[in-house]
Amino acid sequence: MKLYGYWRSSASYRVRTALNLKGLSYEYEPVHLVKDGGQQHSEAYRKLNPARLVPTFIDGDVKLNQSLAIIEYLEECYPQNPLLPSAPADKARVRALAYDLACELQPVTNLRVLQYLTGELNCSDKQRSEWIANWVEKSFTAFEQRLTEYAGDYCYGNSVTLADICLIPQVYNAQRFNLDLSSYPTLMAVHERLQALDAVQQARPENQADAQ
Ligand SMILES: N[C@@H](CCC(=O)N[C@@H](CS)C(=O)NCC(=O)O)C(=O)O
Repeated sequence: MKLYGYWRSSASYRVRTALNLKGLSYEYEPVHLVKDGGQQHSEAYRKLNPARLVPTFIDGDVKLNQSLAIIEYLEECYPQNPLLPSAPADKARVRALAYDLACELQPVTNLRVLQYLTGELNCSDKQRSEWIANWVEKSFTAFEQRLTEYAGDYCYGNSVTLADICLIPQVYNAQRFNLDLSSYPTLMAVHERLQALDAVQQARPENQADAQ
């Protein structure tokens, strides 16, 4: 197995966490998203992934993009340490929590969106920071409310799921942007419990070979 990713990419971070939780070993191939104008735009990488985004994942002759699709593939092929509950309603709720972060929050704070704001749209650094804070606040406020209904030790009950895998990188990003997260006590308590897990620690950006 081979993962093309970037240490600080939240979507790569999700796949690393899932692989570690399932105890799967893999080769890591860094794609620097900033150096040389972004290696995701290189001809070689575009052949692998025309969307010019990380991650890309290879398992034998299977090549995949989209972190959630990759994790669902892992879940089906390597069912040990399941990341989704088995009952349909529980599974759908976990997926919905994951999508709340991966489809509603991460895309509007992605590198190319922020680059477009400060480049083409000429926004100041202050406006860029306000943009990020706005979307994190909206998303985390709703997520916190859902967790008061669903959370146990983790986002959904007492097992680590896809929802937790999506939460971890969003908290990492929010902390990187120095946002005040004290209004989300349930979310932060879950996050703290997740950080106690080895598999989660090993997936942290600063523990990757390409970390700077
Ligand atoms: N929905 C995609 C998101 C992929 C994505 O946005 N990747 C970011 C890093 S987290 C990226 O490659 N950004 C490069 C860019 O914006 O140029 C997934 O889950 O895999």
